[in-house]
Amino acid sequence: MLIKLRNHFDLKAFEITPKTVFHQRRTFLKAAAVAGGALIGAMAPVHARGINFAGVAKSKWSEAALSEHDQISTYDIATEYNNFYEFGTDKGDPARYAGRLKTKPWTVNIDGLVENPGTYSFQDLVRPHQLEERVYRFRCVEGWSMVIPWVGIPLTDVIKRLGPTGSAKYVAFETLLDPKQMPGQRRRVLDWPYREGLRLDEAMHPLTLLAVGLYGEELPNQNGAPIRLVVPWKYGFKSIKSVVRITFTDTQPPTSWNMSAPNEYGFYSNVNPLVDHPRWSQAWERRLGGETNIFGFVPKRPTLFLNGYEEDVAALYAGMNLAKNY
Ligand SMILES: Nc1nc2c(c(=O)[nH]1)N[C@H]1C(S)=C(S)[C@@H](COP(=O)(O)O)O[C@H]1N2
Ligand SMILES: [Mo]
Repeated sequence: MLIKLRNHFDLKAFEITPKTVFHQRRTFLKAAAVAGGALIGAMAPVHARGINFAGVAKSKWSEAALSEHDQISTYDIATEYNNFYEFGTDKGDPARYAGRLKTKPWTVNIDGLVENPGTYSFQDLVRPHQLEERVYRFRCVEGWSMVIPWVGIPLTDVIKRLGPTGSAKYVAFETLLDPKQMPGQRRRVLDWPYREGLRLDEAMHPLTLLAVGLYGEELPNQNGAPIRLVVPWKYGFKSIKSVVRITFTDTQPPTSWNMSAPNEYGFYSNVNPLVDHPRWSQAWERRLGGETNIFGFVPKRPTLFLNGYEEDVAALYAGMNLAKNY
């Protein structure tokens, strides 16, 4: 079922949206640099960390699963309406407070059942020539969703280089633990550090991305700089931000939300309109930063099974009862 939208746009408009957004933003940055003089640094994100974001190619996985109803969300909503509890539980807190997070230099510890463990710098882990741009749907368990053009490296490419041993079955991820930089960690909203995990085959699915940028530029801190996971067929909370540790294990790793409320958040957390969260329906969503209806409201739209990536990822769950393994 599709909701009829009044401000229906055609595919052509959809295709030019990201470029227009990038262009406007670049123009703005340039203007700011000229006006401010000292703001010349504002142009830096394009070439930061040795990455030429402008030169990153679109992936064949980019818009594959999207329709003409999937307008790219505005840059502002994607970077000002965030969940990053390390900086507070308000949607605006990450944009307000994440600026104090120091992301350069950044290292990621690789350990567990893997051939090449160790401390990797951002540059060791992210090979610029492996970066791609991918436009993905992103669905939060709270009922909102966005469409975001990420820049990242397929996690599978990183995993292949690290070389999990034959007994590795899962991959665990951890966010930085540092209450000095992350004031939200002074409150025990979650059991810090933030933890997530995937089954190894989920982690190695070609759609799973280690993102380092969005909208053609470096990730803002509030979106999980300098490196975060993006798993488009799972609820947003699986997409862990500001990752400092990746561990290969043979047992299912504990995850933050599963630990804090096991009856609400399962290990898999696949987007599934038929499996309701105990406190709310998961059948609908509101797409933010896109179309509004004739009354200026963001209309509800049906949530798609596996967030619309069913064709690509359903085989991962063959024979599993997804109402039980939610
Ligand atoms: N470390 C960490 N990662 C996190 C979160 C968090 O609080 N801490 N929130 C999650 C949730 S609930 C969502 S919806 C997404 C939001 O990502 P975005 O702000 O880039 O849209 O980040 C996820 N990753
Ligand atoms: Mo979320």
